[in-house]
Amino acid sequence: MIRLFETHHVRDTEELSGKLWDFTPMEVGYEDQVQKVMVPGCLENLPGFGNYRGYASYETEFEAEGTIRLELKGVSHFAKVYVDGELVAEHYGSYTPFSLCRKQLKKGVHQLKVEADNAFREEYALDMPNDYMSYGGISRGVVLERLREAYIQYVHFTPLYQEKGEWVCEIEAVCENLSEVPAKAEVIVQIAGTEVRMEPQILKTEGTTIYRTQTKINGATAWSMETPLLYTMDAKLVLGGQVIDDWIDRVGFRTVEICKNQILLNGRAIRVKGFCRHEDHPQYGCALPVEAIAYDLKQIKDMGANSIRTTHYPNDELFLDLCDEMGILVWEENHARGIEVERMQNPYFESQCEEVIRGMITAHYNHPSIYIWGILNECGSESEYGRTCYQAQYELIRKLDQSRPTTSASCKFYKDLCQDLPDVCSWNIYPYWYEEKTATEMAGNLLKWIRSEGNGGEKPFVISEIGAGGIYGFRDPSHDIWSEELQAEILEKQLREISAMEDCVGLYIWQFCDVRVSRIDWAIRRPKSRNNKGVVDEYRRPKMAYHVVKEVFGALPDYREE
Ligand code: ADA
Repeated sequence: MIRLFETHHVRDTEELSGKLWDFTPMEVGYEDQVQKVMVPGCLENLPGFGNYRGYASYETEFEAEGTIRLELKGVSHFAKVYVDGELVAEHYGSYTPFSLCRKQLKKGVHQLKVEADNAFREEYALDMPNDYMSYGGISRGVVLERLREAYIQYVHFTPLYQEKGEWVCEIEAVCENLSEVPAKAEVIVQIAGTEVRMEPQILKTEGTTIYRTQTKINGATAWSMETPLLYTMDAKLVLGGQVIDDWIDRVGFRTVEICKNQILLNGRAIRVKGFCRHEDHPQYGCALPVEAIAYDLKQIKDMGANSIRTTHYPNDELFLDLCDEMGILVWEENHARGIEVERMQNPYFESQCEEVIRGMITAHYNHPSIYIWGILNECGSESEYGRTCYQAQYELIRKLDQSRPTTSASCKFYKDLCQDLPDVCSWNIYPYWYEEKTATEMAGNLLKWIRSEGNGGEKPFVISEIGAGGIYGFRDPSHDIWSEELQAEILEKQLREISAMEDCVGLYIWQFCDVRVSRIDWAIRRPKSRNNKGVVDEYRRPKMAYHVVKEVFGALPDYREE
C-alpha cells in the first residue's frame, strides 16, 4: 500500500511494490542466496542477512507503452535504477522519495532493476553506525505511472488564516511538459466544495511551470487534534479542452503560529505530550506495514500523547496519513543524528542535508499533522562551522515553507551557538539517567541560559528528549539499572517535573519502542543490542513505564489555557 487514499483517478498508476521481486545479493559470500523477496522490505530482515552491508539487486517487470514515471518512496542508502538494462537514475537518501520519467517505451514488458547499497561510505555523509539501525533495501513503496504529454508534479496547499468563517488559502501547482511543444494548459482545483481555476499558462518545454493563486474557501471546518477533519484536494490539468492528468491529496485547514513562548494551533496554545519514534520493528526493520504503524499510533494515543517526533529522519507517508486522520501532531525532521563538526565538514554533508530537506518538504507539505520541521539532532551546533550549516538549512526551510516553525534538538549545554536561529528552542536532557540532577534543575537552568547568554530570547522551549532505559521483563525490587521499576520511577519524576514548568511547551519521551542499534560502535554499550529506552519493547509489549506515562499524560490537557 502506498497511501491511505486514491491519489489519481485520471493518471494510470500501478503499485509495483506489494509483491515479490527477484533478489540477488551482490556481496561476496552470498552468491547462493538468490531468492524472491517482498518489496517493500528491509535487507537485514531476510533470514541470514542480519548484518549484510553492501549492494543488493532487486528486479521486477512492468507493462507499458510511451511515457512512464517511476516513483520510489525510499531506498536505503543509495539507489541505482535501471530500466531495460539502462542506468536511468541514482539517488542517495534513505528516507525521501525520488522519481524518474522515461519516454517512448515500446509497447510490451519492461525490466526494472534497483541496486541498493546500505554500506557506510564516506560519500554517504548522513549514514554512519548510530544509536539506531540504518536498514537497507527498498524499504518503501514503488509506483509506476503512465503519463500523457504533461503532468502535475505536485500541488501545495497552504491555509493562511480564517476571516469570518472564510479561509484564505494559497495553492501552488507545479507542472511539467514532457512533449517537445509548448502548450497552453489550465489547472483546476476542487477543494471543500469550491472550484479554483488557476490562470492558464504556457507549459514550457524546459523545466517546470508553476501556477500560483490565493483563494477564499467558505465554510471549511478546521483540522485540530480533537477534530482531525480532512478535505480532498483534486487538481486537474486541462490541455486542449481535455483533462490529461490529475493529482489528488488530502489537506486540513489549520494554522500554526508562534506567539512569544507559545506554539499556537488555530490560535490556541498547545501542550506537547509527545514520543520520539524510530521506524523499527524486529520483523520488518524500518519497513513497517501500515497495520503495524497504526498499532503503534494506537498505543501512543492510548497513553494520552498528542505528538510524535520522527527521530531522526523523514517518515513513510503512510505514517503521516494516519497521523493526519488521528489528529496527532508531527515534528518531522531531516536525516542527521549526532553528526559532529568534523563530519559536518565532509564535502557531501551540507548538500545531502539540503537534498533531504527539499525532498521531505516537497513530498510532505500538505500534511496538516506536521506542525514543525526539525533539523540536525545533536549535531555540531557549538561550533562556528556548524552554525553556518544550521543557518543555511533554516533558510532553506523558510524558502520552501513559511507556514511552519523550525527547530532542532540540541545537547550542547551552555555551548550551543545556534539558539537565535530556530523558531523553537529544543533540548534533549536525561536527568536521573545520564545526569544526577533533577529535571527541574536541568531544564530550569537551561531555560535561564537560553533566555540570556544563549540568545534564544523569548522563544518557545521544548524538551525534545527525556527518558531512561529499562529492559522488558527485568523486574527488580531494588530498582537496579535496566529494571522496569527504575525506568518507570525516573520517567514519572521527569514527566511530572517538566509538565509543572510554566515556560515549557511540552516534552517528547525518548522513546516509544526499543530499537535495534548499529553493531559497530553502539551495540557494545546497549544491552541486547537495543536502545532500551522504549516504554514498549521492540515487540510493543508495554513496560511498567507505559502505565506511568498514561497516568501523567492522561491528566494533562492538550492546550495550555485549560
Ligand atoms: C540522544 C539522541 C537519541 C538517543 C538518546 C539516548 O539524545 O538524540 O538518538 O541516542 O540520546 O538514548 O542516549
